[in-house]
Parts: sequence; C-alpha cells; structure tokens
Amino acid sequence: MIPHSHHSHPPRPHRGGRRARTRVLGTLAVAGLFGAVLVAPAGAAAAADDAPEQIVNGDFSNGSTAPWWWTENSPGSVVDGRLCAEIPGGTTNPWDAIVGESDLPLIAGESYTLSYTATTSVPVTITTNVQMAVDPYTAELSEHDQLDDTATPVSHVFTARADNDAAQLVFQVGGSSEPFTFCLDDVSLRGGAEPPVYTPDTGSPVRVDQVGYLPHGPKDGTFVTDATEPQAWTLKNAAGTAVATGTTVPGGTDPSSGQNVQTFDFSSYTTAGDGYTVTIGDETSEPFTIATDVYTSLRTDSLAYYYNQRSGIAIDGSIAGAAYARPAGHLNVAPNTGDNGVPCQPGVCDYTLDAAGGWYDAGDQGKYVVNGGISVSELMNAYERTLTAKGADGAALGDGKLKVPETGNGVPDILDEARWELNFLMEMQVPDGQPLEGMAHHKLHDKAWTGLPQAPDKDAQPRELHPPSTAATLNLAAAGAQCARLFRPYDAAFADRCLTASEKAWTAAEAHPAVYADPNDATGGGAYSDGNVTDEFYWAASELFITTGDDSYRQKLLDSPLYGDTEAVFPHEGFSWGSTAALGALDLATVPNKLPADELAAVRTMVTDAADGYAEQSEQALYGLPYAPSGNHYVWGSNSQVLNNAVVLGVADDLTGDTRYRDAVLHALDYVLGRNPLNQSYVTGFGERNSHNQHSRIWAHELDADLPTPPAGTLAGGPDSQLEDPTAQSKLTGCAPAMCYIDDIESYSTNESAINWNAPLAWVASYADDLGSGGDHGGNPATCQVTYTSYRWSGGFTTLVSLKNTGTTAISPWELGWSFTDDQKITDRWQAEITQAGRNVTARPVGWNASLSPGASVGFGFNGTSTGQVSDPHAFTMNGATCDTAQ
Ligand code: 9MR
Repeated sequence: MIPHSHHSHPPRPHRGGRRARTRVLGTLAVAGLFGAVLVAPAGAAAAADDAPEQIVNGDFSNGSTAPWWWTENSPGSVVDGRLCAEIPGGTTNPWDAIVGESDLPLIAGESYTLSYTATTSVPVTITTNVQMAVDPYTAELSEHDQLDDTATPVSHVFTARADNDAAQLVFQVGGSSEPFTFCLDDVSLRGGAEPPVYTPDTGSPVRVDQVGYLPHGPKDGTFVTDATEPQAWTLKNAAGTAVATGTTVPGGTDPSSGQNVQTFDFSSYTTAGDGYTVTIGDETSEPFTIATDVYTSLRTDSLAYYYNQRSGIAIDGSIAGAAYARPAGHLNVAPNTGDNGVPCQPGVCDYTLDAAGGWYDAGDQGKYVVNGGISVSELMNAYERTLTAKGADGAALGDGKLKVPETGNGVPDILDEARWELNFLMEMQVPDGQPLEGMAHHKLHDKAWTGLPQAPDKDAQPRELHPPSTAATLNLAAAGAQCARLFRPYDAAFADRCLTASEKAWTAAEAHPAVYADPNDATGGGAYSDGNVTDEFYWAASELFITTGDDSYRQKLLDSPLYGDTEAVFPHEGFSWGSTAALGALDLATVPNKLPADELAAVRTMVTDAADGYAEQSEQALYGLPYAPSGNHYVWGSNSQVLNNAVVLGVADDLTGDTRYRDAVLHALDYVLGRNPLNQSYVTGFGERNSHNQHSRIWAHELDADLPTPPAGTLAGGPDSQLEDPTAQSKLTGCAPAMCYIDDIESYSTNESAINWNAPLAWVASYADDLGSGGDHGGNPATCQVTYTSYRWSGGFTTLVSLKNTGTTAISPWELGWSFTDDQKITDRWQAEITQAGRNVTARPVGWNASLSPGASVGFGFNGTSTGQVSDPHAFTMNGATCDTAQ
C-alpha cells in the first residue's frame, strides 16, 4: 500500500453530539462575553404558527439528542422524551455551562418566534441567546429566563438584523452555586424562509434495480414524473430492440420522497440477457441484467467485506485484490498499542485481555461485542439456512468459494469468516476470578477519535477495554451457542469452547441482568448503549435451547416479557443491534429443536405474522421497500432495516413457499440496488450509480487518491432523516426522508459501512442467488420428490430414502444432495454411492439404478452414528434443482 500522510487532513472528531460539541467548545468562553448584549427590538411581530421551523429535533421524540450539543461539564441525554443535562454547581458565568443547537439560518428583517419548555431542579435564571456562532458572537436575541421545576412555556419574539447561514441557539445555564438538572422540550424557532429543499442529481427518473432481476422473479420499477395519466413503457434489450411494452400505473405522491411517481411491471418478460433498459417517453433507465445468476457475485462480494474488515491479520492482496492489501492492524506493533494486551479504561479493571483479531466495526477501528454478536450471527444464519431451507445452496458458501485465507481447510468458508469474529467475542469475556467473571466487555476502541484516513497498523491511539455489559454478555451467549452447533461437525474442540463461553456468559448475565453501557461513552468509539436487554435474553435463551435442548432455556422463553409478543420481537421498523429477539425467533422457527409442536407453531406464526406486516409495507411502497418507519423517520443505517425486514420475509418464504414473501425480499433488494428516490445503488461496485465514498479510514479514496474506494460489495448505511453529522446537516438541509443521503466520506451518519449492515445484505443476496439457481420454489415446479425416513436410537440411525421423478422427462444419471443439520456421520450404505464432506452429503446411483423415467422412484439407505440431538434434513436437490419433500 502506498504510504500516505494523514496530516494533510486534520484529524476529525467524530459522532453526533460529541463532534458538534468539540467544534463549539472553542467558542464558549467568548460567546458569553460578547453574546449577551442585544435585546429584541421593540415591536417585532410573532412569526405565524405555520412559519417555517428552523430547529432540528426540537421534541426529542425519537430518543436522539442530535444535533444538540452541550459543554463537556454538562452531559446531556434524552430522558422521558426530553433532553436533560446535569449542570455542575460552583461555576461562575452563565456561559460556563451551555446546551445548544447550531446551524440555524436567519434572514435579516424576518421575524422569529423562539419557544420552549424547560425545567430546572432548583430555581435558576438562565440566559437564552440566538447568536452568531463565531467571533464576535453578536446576539439577535438575548433573554434572562427564570426556570424552576414547573415546565412553563417560554416564548420570545425578535427580528433578525443580519443574514446568518449558521446561527446558534444557546441556553447558558452556568453560574449556579448548586448543581441541578436542566430538562428541555418542545424547542421551536419559527420564522424566515423554508429551509432550502435539497435537490440532488438523481439522473434518470426511470428507476430500476441497476444490477438486475431474476428471470422468474418480479420485475418492477418506479417512474418519477409530474404526469398523472398512465404512460407507455418499453423494455429494450442491449441491441435497443423493444422486447416488451406496457403502461405505467399512477401512484400519486410517495411520502418518503415527496415525488409524484408511477410504477411499471415487466415480470412477464423472462428472457435472460445483459444491457436491458426501460424507456418511458424520452427517459431511459440505467441498464440491468436478467439472469438466474444475477446476484451470484453480490453474494460473494458482500461476504468479502468481512475479510477486508479483519483486524489482527495482514490482508492478502491475492485474496482481497491488490488495492486492498494492507499490513495487520492492532497487534501491538508500534505505533499500535493493542490489541494483544489491552488494558481497561482507568478504574474499570486491573487486568489486560488478549483481544486481537475480530472485525473492525465500520469506518472506525473499534470492536464492539454488542454489534459483533448480531453481525456474526446473521452470517451464521446465512449458512444455517442452507442446512434447513429447501433450495438453499450450501456449496456456494462452502470451502473454496469465498475470499478467505482459510480456503482448503475442509470447513465452509463462511464459517471460517465467522470464526474470526467468534474468537474475538470470546476473548472479550471477563476471566475467571475477576469481578463480573463470565460477562463480556462491551467494547474495545481507541481512547480518542482518529482522523481520516487512518491505516489500522499506523493507529497510535491507546486501545482500551470499556466496562462489561449485560447486552454484550448475551451477544456472546447467543453467538457462542450458535457457534457450538454449527462447528460441531468440523472442529469439536472449537464447538466446545464456544458452548462453554456461551453458558458461562448466560450464567453471568443472569447474575448481572441490568448492567448497561453508558450512553455517553462515545469518545473514540460509538456508544452502542442499550438499556433494555429483554430481547438479548430472549435471543440467547433461544440459541442455547436449540443447541442444548435444555428445557431450562425454554422456560426462560416462556417467562420472557417478549413471549408471544410479535410486535416486540419483530418491531414495525425492523430488528437491529439494539433489538435482537427476532434472531432467536427466526432460528427457533427454522432450526430443528425440541420445542413442543404447539410452541413451534406459535413461533412460526409469529414469523409469518411479522412478514405479513413487512410484505404489506412493501406492497404499499411506491418504491417497493419493506420499511415504513412511523413519521417517515429513516434511521441511521436505514438500509440495514430494509434488509433485516427482508431477512424475516425470506424466512417466511422458506417456511411457507408463499411468493408474496419472496417478492417482497426481491423488492427490498431492488430498492437497495437503485429502485429508490435517489436512483442510488447503495452497494459499491454494483449498478451504474453506486455508492463508493463510504466513511472509512482505510478506503479513503475521496480524501487521498492513492487509497482505494471501498471493496465491491460494501453497503452504505443509507438515508438518515435526522441529519446526524455536520456534513449531512450542511448539505442535506430540507431533504425528504428517503433522500437524506450523500455519497460523501464525511457523512458518517448516512454513508458509513458496518458489519451489522453488510450481514443482512449477504443473507438476502445468498437467498436471492439460491432462488436464481434452482431454489425458485415459487416459480419453477419441482421435478423430484424425496421421502426421507429415519429410525433413530441413542448414538445412531438407519435411514431409507426414496427419490421420485415427478417431472415429464427421464433423468440419467440422478444425483441427490442434502446437508445434515446435526452431527450425523454415515457409516455404511446400500443401493447408492454416498459421499459425505462435513455436513454435505451426495448420493449417486450404483449403476443399474441410474435412470429415472417420469413417475419412477429409486430407493436407497444408509446407517450412521450421531452424538446429541438429531433431526432429519428437509432440503434436497436433485442435479442442482430443489425437490419437494414428502413427510
Ligand atoms: O448503527 C449505529 C446506529 O444505530 C446509532 O444510531 C449510531 C449512533 O450511536 O451508531 C451507529 O453505530 C456506529 C457505532 O457507534 C460506531 N461505529 C460505526 C457505527 C456505524 O455508524
């Protein structure tokens, strides 16, 4: 890699409130001196109630503090829907403690009304200023407001004298001898002009999946137009020849973008090819492909992201691509100070942990157990699905298929990648004999934020362990239990280690059920704080129950406040790192386990009920996405919410074969790959207009041309309507929710990549690629049927298989493949040649029984040994195509 200097870019502080705070701190001392001089001119008229609102997030209703800031001595957080800050006693001046918001545009001569409600736990007089944010801090409004513990509405009117693109509102709450709590709500500054509407370059108004469509899948697009009458559309092939035509369906205004749109559907066209376009009037879409393998490279590239994110290992250019080669990061080689022996933050512990390895979380180089757990779990789910779902192709994730250095070790490559993170999660466990033994440290990261770019091996910041948390501990318990069952056939010692770590973590979490990470612990790394761990308990109990069959875990599920609560397990807006119960429910619904039939049926119903909701969101959306956040609040990482909902839909399809669910999954993928209000493919290297400037310290090409862009397959977080970084705030003001995105390396709240976001992309890409390569149970009727009958006893089994040709043509020779879901090992067989590699089994004719005419069956059998609980496989492929199963 070509050396670069990060001195050419000043180190950038990071993250929402913190970053803003750092930026404004320098102004505070003088703000007071110069600020409180002017009063509102007499006679200013109140701005009308419907005058434009200038305050961003004035009611704190979504739990976020952004873009509010406060001085370091007065930490703030959202409490019961208000922003509350702890103000120290003993300061001298009003400006010694401040809570404020910046970037407020003011227009000279315009009248403004500032209003808010606030309480203080002791009576104080505060100074409320609207002022310049820079020297000389001239105030347009300066008032002394008397506050106490009653939330009396305060309102002030003023007329701005000067234009200002970025004024600030400051509540100066210093100068009290006693400490107090200051809580703020319903802050409003009305007047002036509407914030400018953000108008990005969105290219063609004809929006399609810029990668393409499966021949037998749905093929839909969206047309942005003022027209209200149906329009003619033409599908053209690469030669420009019209191959299909139709008319659009007017849809009205899309609430997520404010665009008037129409939709078009060319599903009935099924001929494979590259370079298709859709033309409407004079407008032509980006080109796309129709093919069964249209998502094959998305599957492998989305997974290659993880190798590129590895810490503690040199990235090999012959695997990752020459541009991505880099030395190992964070192995205690100077200037690195970790991660082989990482101390705690001062006062947190007095041991060090060897926590080398794992994946960097995102554009930063922190490693977080909370987010690591869901990420590795969704990767393991992509694999585990191939053991249980009809038509899922384990070989595509198998040994030799992915970009990992462990290829050739006989273990599926996706498990090799998962193991890199699982090891790290286990390293974060508090050692025996220490306080909080068995819990997991919440996170490990730099002491202070580094700037961009920053090569991992050149990071000189001290690395620190942060305190253990219950949420992290349960992430370890859940991921460890899943690890134990998946690695059992490949590496029993590793499986044992995972299970031991998992059970120990579970016990520790039960002993310390409410140890929460500090929401303000966000210097040098993200907070990932989570004050509700009922979902993590549900998830971990599910995984431990599936793996061990121990009924005490089932009892924990029955006792969980989430039991049977579909809305809580599968939130309307999607599961996430802070809401993980869905992971447990999805696995209970699909992975063979000992739940009694009625409880299993209830879990499956919960999955399909949730999927019905997401499918409906997709069907209502004019851009087809299964994500309809209330109030159109697109969250930080919204693309991962879209894709997590698609995972639930994919599982519902696996359970039922209902094409409604399948269509919604594919529509989610279409949205992410370009059928959206910005005409943006959010995946690097996929589609004509793809994101390639994601916020990254490693792939900072936008800041240093010698560095690469992110590797192909990297997902951008996507629209975040709360504008939670300064770049978003300055460049996206006035954006419609689904358009609050910018492919700018500085916009970490809309354009970062993260391990928990690429994971559902990999899951969905894997699912979609399986559909294309024969697993399309919604589109192509199966031409084979398998009857699988096992006789089991402790330690062994005998199985009889009957394979029937239910198609209309003869097959010769046949080849039947499946994967064991458990630890079965075939010892002898009859009437078929059977080979087993790990869990994957292939049966072939012995010779005389090679030919299967339509309607004919062939039978064979085998004996085997097993340890622990064993279930029958129920996903079979004959010569690559999915079979039906008869039970
Ligand atoms: O994904 C996280 C999102 O849900 C939060 O709103 C946001 C702010 O706390 O943090 C996101 O996670 C970031 C983490 O804190 C640090 N590494 C980068 C992550 C993605 O932006």
